[in-house]
Amino acid sequence: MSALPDIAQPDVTQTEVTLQTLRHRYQAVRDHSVALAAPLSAEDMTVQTMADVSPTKWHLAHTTWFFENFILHPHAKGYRRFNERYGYLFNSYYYTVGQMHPRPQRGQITRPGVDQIMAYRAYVDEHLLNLLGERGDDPELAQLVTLGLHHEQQHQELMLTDIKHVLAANPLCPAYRDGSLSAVVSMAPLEFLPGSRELVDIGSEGADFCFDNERPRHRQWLEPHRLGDRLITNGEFLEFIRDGGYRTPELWLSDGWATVQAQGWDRPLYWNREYNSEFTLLGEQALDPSRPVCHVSYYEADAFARWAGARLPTEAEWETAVEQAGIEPVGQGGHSAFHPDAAQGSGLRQCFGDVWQWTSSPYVQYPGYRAPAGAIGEYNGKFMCNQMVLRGSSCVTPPGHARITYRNFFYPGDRWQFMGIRLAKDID
Ligand code: AVJ
Ligand code: FE
Repeated sequence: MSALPDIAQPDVTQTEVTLQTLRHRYQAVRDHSVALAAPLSAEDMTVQTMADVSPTKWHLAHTTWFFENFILHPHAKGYRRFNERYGYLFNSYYYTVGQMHPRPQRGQITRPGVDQIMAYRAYVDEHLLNLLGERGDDPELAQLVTLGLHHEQQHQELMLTDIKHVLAANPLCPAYRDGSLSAVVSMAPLEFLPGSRELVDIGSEGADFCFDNERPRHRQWLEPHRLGDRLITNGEFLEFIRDGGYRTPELWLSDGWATVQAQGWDRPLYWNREYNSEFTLLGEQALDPSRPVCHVSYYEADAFARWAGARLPTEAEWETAVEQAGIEPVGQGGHSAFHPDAAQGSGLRQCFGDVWQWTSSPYVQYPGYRAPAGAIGEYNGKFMCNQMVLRGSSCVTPPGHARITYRNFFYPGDRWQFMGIRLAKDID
């Protein structure tokens, strides 16, 4: 992203600094979404390959609707919506706001086209930047815009995971963009680092931005345990496959075994039948045994852990280890873009920027959690049932979007996100 304005200028007041920074951040985040869509044609941006996948142009419009509906409509005097009927098309799941087009049918919408959606973006950007110019010192407004920007960043990650699914469904295996992966490196064997038996605090203090589901900070009890120092590799996952992992019911949770049977799973989502290549955003690439295994469900992660004589970490174990190691959260920046990298060095590593890591923690509210009032209360809270928490960030998480306390969540059978495995063990 482009550089932030120089905030050290002595003649700039604190209010002006905040306002300028926010306008600048708004522009940078909005531009980044458009840049991510740049390699794609209008046809690429229209297709939906499964209910969970949204067309790129839907993401571009929905994030715009979020600003229009939650900020411009209630806060900009006399604001007129770009199109009254877009709310129905681009509302995702906010029933407080109104009805919406069914998610599985987002790929059937050819109009508005990409050009009209770009005009929608420009219209909302102009009004939002004007509003920030007039009222940017209003803390409530600044908070809402900040939420809108983090929301758009979540959709930037979804744009990449969704287009990967779309391109992978094409027998021509088109690449999202050109590039090649660096050569295979030799790997240090997996080691388990000690984690202590103690009372810890996890969750956000709330001074900097976080989503509501990261609060409040609260205590959790850790039993003696050990945590894998790096992610599980393709090579290690291949051993599980060759050992009959997908054909051994004792290794699986009941729901997992049922899913394996129903879906006919015998390998991670984007591997070929011969287990020697995988589809990536750079097109088909040789399967690198040293890179982290990616695109596995919770069920597969859990079965692998059982096969390995281990288990998945809890989110409290993960967060405590990362905090105690003083590891800086990063998004995709600093890593080879759009595909996870092999581990280098030693110690606790690959916590951020490669793949999200399944934890054994159910996505439920922290003690003392309260969903915010109104439609924004539907953002995270109502999903706190039947999903699992993933920690870290991935190679497609936008730069600046990662946090130690970040709680991502997906259903245990989902595997189209960049999801992988870190192991833990009990000490007895
Ligand atoms: C946290 C990634 C599960 O995909 O619905 C986007 C992110 N929330 N818009 C999702 C989100 C609102 C969310 N996940
Ligand atoms: Fe959304």
